[in-house]
Amino acid sequence: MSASIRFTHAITRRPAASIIRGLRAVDTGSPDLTRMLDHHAAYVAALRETGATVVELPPLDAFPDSVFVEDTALCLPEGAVVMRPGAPSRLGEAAEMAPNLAALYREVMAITGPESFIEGGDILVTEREILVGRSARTNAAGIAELARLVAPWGHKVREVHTPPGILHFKTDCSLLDAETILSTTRLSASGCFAGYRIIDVPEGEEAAANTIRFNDLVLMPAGFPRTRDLLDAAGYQVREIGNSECAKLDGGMSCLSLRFTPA
Ligand code: CIR
Repeated sequence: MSASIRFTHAITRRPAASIIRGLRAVDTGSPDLTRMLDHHAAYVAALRETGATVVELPPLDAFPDSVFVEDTALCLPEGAVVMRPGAPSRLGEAAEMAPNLAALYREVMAITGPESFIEGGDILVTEREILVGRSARTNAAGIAELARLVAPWGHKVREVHTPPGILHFKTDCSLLDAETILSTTRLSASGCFAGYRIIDVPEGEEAAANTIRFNDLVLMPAGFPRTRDLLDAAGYQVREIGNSECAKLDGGMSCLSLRFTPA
């Protein structure tokens, strides 16, 4: 049983009307809430189809980006760690998530250093280690604090780099199974995945690198046929989910859930 791809639980949060004010690197138009809700419902249904319990939290209008729950916490089998997002408008989202984690876990810790910043989108948990990409949202102090917190649980943290101009480490990669990582070539070329099997997304389909392996399914954003065919041919059970509205806010499959199996 691979702990890195098998999960009993997920937490999601429905998007709020304030989503139109969500952060974005480049403005390509406002997300449409109705369409986003449809995509979100398909995403939650796919998670549930695998047999997992999915907690759907209500919209939080005060936090436009709060649909992207992944950034608020790191969920490991032994416990959860509440993050300290590097985006000032998102800091309060982490505190909103904490009680929901406490309801499911015996142990919930938090990143608290005033100089520490770290977002879940920069963290890739594999079977053997936790990779954390330094980015505009995640700094060395945040990574060091996380490493100290999870060491007693037996987890090793390795600091890597998010490519320049890319929001999060996992914007450009995903874990497909215990040994295999789907990545953009701009990220895999850094050598950070040495020792893993790497599947590079075809050129021009970089936005398909953010998928999630959740139990038997690989959820990927719709509209990337070459990546879909590649994953299909490699034997993965692929489910395409509409992501047009989240993509306007630099969000993808991983951002929309926290995935875990509390011990
Ligand atoms: C942000 O800029 O924080 C949001 N608009 C998108 C967050 C995406 N989260 C993720 O990749 N884990």
